[in-house]
Amino acid sequence: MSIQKISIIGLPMDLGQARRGVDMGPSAIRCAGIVERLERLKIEVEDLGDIVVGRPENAQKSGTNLKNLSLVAKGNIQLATRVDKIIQGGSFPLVLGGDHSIAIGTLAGVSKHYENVGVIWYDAHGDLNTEETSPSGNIHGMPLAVSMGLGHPDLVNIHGSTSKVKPENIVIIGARSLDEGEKELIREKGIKVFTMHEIDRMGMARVMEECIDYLRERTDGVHLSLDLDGVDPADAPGVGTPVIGGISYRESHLAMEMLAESELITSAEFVEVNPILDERNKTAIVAVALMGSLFGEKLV
Ligand code: 5AB
Ligand code: MN
Ligand code: MN
Ligand code: MN
Repeated sequence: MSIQKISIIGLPMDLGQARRGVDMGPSAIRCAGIVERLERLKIEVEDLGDIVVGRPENAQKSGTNLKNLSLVAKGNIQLATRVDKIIQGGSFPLVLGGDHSIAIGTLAGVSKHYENVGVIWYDAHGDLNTEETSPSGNIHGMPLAVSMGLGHPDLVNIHGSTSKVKPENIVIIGARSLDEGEKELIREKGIKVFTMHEIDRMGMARVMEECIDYLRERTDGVHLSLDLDGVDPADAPGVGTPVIGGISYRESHLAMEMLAESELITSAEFVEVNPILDERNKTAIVAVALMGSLFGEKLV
């Protein structure tokens, strides 16, 4: 089914990691023209603005090594409710980050509406750490694990206590920096991963064909969680955790066009744009171009 209406919601949160600036992501993406770009596609677009996020000095001590746990949880609780409502109202939720910890809230809201929600995790990282395996205590390295029901109860139990996503419904694309604990979890749960090795070897077109076939078979909705650090830092320099050897802009473009053709995607988020680390808003411009392709922009 083609998309009739898109509802944009921002969560300008930088508390899931240590580098300041990623809270300006939603603003940078709006400056890069997201609303106008999508309106040109003859889709109804509403911009619901941003959720208000607490400041770090107000964070309660959590008794864990998870940074800003209470505030990250609070922002995500609000986001889950908003995303849930957007889908209830028949619209497509397009969430702007913020660091990747916001995927916890997006997926909590989205998963209410599906028996078997699929997830495409487009990222240099797996974001599969738990409190035990995390080398940093940064919650932006944990959202995929949390969404599978693994992690701190204050995060796992947001918007319903069941696990939100089944491991067999996840496809990770672009991975090139996985921690040991994350690799173990991938093996243990049998999570499908197309690392940069597979992208080099098979080419992006075949990777996406396999990804789409795999998810079409087993899911009733698919969420795209796109971390801009999945894209190579040459094309998307404005990210807090860049990793060289990434997916090119052209390959990313193709991936989004193939997802548009598949009509599989039912929700999406674009995260980790950090304007302070960027070059003339390049990364937000890339994000908006990819969104254009995802929602069906054609060259001719
Ligand atoms: B991102 C690392 N695995 O857990 C960790 O940008 C990096 O959302 C996480 O993908 C990167 O701290 C999180 C070393
Ligand atoms: Mn990420
Ligand atoms: Mn990442
Ligand atoms: Mn990052």
